[in-house]
Amino acid sequence: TTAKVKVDFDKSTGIAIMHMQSPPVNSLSLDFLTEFCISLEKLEMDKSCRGLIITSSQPKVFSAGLDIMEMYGNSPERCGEFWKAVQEMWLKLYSSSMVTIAAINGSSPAGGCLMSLTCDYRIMADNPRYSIGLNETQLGIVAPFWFKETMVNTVGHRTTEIALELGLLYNPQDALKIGLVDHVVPQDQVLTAATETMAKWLTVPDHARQITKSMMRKPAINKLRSNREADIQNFVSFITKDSIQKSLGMYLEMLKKRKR
Ligand code: CO8
Repeated sequence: TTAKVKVDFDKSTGIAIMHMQSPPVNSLSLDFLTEFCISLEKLEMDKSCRGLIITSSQPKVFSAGLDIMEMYGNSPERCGEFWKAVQEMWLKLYSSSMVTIAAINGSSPAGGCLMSLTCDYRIMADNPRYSIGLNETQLGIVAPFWFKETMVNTVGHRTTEIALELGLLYNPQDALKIGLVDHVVPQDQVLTAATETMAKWLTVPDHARQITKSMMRKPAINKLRSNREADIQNFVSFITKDSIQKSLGMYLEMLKKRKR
């Protein structure tokens, strides 16, 4: 099996670029998440790595979010294992001591948006066909409190309330307007812009920046850390409900039929 995540680390700059390369749409399966977290942990432990840029090798898609097949028709045990891996990804990314930048070179719904939101900065390709947002309610499911809090911490309470209730997906320009992304550039300049932005962030002394980041994010992180098991139980009992399975089934049907 080929790697789902490819890491290019430049020792001279201290910047690593993580390319997600899990065809067709970088959906976050248990296998993907496991590999992603191992790569992330390696970089985190390497003191010479100060900055991380996350991007996609797939055309048109950054990440399609959680792999819906992981939530459809699986046993409660397997669902629980999957959810633990989703928590792990969020905890690791949101609390990373590296500067993290999402180079969003394609669509980034739901879990893909969450992954972007955990970064310190978001740069998105200016293609009106791309979209980003937490669209969970459109699937008949509910974004958990830590998804919600990550978005509130980025764009504020009222914007999050509207976005989450309606399951809104934003094109890059609209995402920029509400602050869901920080910068929009032509497709072929996303990585360059991310590298330039990274260089600026890395002029700030690591220690001061890290403590500040931790101060901003600690309440949300601690809340999940101290509620992990309950959050898993909550997810498992929700996702295995007949009515929720039915909604997911209908959404999958719609995805297959929609083919452009
Ligand atoms: N999981 C599994 N398979 C997927 C997913 C996904 N998230 N997204 C797409 N696929 C599949 C498609 O079904 C299709 O399969 P096939 O080729 O067999 O028909 C293949 O990937 C390619 O997809 P498209 O043809 O649609 O590719 P496009 O380039 O046209 O579009 C998009 C790419 C925009 C990413 C589009 O596929 C899309 O909108 N996907 C759905 C994204 C989505 O809604 N994800 C939500 C996942 S839920 C989540 O992340 C958070 C859940 C929180 C849980 C809370 C519960 C308590």
